[in-house]
Amino acid sequence: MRSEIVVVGAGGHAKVCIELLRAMGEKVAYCVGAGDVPDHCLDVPVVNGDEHIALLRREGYSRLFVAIGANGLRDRLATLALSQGYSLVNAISPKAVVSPSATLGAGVAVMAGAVINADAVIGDLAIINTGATIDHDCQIGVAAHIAPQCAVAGNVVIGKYSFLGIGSRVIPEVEIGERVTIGAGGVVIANIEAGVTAVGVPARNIKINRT
Ligand code: JB2
Repeated sequence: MRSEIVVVGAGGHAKVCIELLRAMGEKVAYCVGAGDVPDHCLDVPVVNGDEHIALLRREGYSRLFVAIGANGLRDRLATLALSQGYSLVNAISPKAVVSPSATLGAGVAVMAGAVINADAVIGDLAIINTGATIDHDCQIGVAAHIAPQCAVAGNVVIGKYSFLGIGSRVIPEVEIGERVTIGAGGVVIANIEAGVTAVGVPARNIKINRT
């Protein structure tokens, strides 16, 4: 069995996650991209097409990280990898602060400068991006993405696949549903139902996606 990690994705997010994994002392063997991919992502060789996830498993790789920013696609590819017997590793910057009482799922990315406070629960495949803060008792859903410099106050619930744009703020006790998008710099001061895109200060709904 090989201990090196397979990274799915070969774009900007993969670069950041490869460096996080290396900062943890891990080695990345390959990136698996799709479409018009470069030969290398940083200095990691890139193979093209999801069939390589199965091929690399047969070669003895068993640890994998999905480094793709698109929330639904990240979840789909992680499900594919799990079905083939991979385990999902986490990519946690040594320069992040993660409370010992916080709970992190699998396949989670936590970038430098992020802070996750007491009793927060971070779902599988979530991204807590550079300098984002997640205060006590928050629940961050599966494959949600909290972009750089977001501030999420205590006891906030954020649903599966939701995306908080760069620099967003959320006041305490608010519930944000699944597949919500908050535009950059938005300030959320009330609950937001599933599928909504909200922008501004305070954040107001501009679109509801029912699918
Ligand atoms: O179906 C797929 C597939 N679709 C796209 N299978 C596999 N294996 N890979 C897929 N990809 C890969 O996702 C592409 O080959 C490409 O390598 C990558 C997308 O790269 P891009 O640079 O466009 O986005 P990203 O996901 O790396 O980064 C986004 O999300 C981050 C969180 C960007 O918005 C970044 O700015 C952001 N920081």
